[in-house]
Amino acid sequence: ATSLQEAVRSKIEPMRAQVHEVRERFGEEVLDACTVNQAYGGMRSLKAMVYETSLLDPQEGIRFRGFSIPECQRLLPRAKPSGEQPLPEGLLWLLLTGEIPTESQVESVCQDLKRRAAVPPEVLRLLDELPHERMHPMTQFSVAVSLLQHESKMAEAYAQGAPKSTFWEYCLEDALTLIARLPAVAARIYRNTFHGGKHVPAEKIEKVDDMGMRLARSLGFELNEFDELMRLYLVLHADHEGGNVSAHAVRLVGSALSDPYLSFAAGLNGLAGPLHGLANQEVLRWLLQMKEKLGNRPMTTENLRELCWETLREGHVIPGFGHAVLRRTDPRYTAQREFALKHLPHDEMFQLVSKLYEVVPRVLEEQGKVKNPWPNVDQHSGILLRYYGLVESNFYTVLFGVSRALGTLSSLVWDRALGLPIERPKSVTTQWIREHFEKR
Ligand code: CMX
Repeated sequence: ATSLQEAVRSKIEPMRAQVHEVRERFGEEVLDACTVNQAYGGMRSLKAMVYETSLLDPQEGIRFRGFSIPECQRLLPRAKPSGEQPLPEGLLWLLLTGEIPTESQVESVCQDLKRRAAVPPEVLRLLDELPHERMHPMTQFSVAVSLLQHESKMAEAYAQGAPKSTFWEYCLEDALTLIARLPAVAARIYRNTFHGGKHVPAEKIEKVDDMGMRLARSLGFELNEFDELMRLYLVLHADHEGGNVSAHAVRLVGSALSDPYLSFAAGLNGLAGPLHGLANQEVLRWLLQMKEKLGNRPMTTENLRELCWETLREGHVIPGFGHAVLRRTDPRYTAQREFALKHLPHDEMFQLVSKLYEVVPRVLEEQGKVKNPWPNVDQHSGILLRYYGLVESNFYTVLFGVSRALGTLSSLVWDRALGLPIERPKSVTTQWIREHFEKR
């Protein structure tokens, strides 16, 4: 199939049959048991959901439809003529269909998204009216996605009585339109908030063929290297299996048959939390503070150790380290480190990040609380953006959100294709637990 829609359609019946067979054979098997501590403790590591687009191995990190990040970098098509990073459109095809696309398939997604990329002028006008100085860019982003909702094909189809078996088609339609529009939405917020509402002229963007470059250029950056960084960034942050706050929020809200716009806005509100997506903004602030506190002192292990302990003694976490599932260095960190080694090996902030890689895990191990002392994706992204001039750290989570749409919305399409029901786990009270176990 050359069109993404047809490729997804061709996978649906076989996948429905596979799920049917798995449920017939193993439907009554116990996948996991939940302890009282897990019920109080954020359901950590409890296997209680199925999510097809990606799977996180605690040691190895994320795999998108079975492909690791280095494999995606090797196998997914790149921008012509000389791009080195995978095109996000190729990842989108992979997430939606489970297959590595050909060059022409990726080209068709690029063209499809390009056709959908323009944001309705009334939405742009409303975004321009927001109080940019006082409203966090993530709040503006969430508002923007909600403002786009009135064009939802899925909401319209539902209202007109479309049968359940067809919801996935409208969901895919909405997902593609929303993904296509996010670069322009993000750029509008960025330019309104940090560049006095001076926008990049539409003629400069119209001819751009891929999402990474469209995002880079709409934000106002001109370097090819920054286009490549955006492509890498959009691929790395796209998906991290189903239980993280943003992915789970999209799934949960979507399970009420809320359309992709409403569902994704919920995911963004979760991504805006400091223990999740907002960590990337916190990291850059923390690194800059570190540099300031160091002053003229050299970046030695001893000096950095002391400053890390200061953060911990103040009762703060060290941002960009630790993970709820991962137990090794995040491969998304490693991919960004490789980018830095190639393009900005002498940058002072990169050197600080590199040095912290040697120092922080030991400090966290000495502290003895964390289950994973290694760096995560957020530790590295800020210094790359800053190097190219994107210094406004409270915008960083918006970029994370643009990327996260690729994975969470692909998964949402499959939720509807497989006809997953409304989510409704059972909750209990502390009193209930006491009575239940005392009775035994
Ligand atoms: N610095 C200091 N303490 C840390 C820590 C860090 N980087 N990471 C975990 N800890 C602490 C926890 O706060 C917890 O302490 P308490 O028992 O006093 O509450 C203890 O170590 C055990 O936590 P854990 O089981 O190892 O980690 P969790 O699964 O509870 O939390 C995470 C995971 C990511 C929220 C946590 O490691 C953290 O706060 N890291 C810093 C923020 C960050 O980088 N977040 C981005 C994660 C990636 C993403 O989602 O985008």
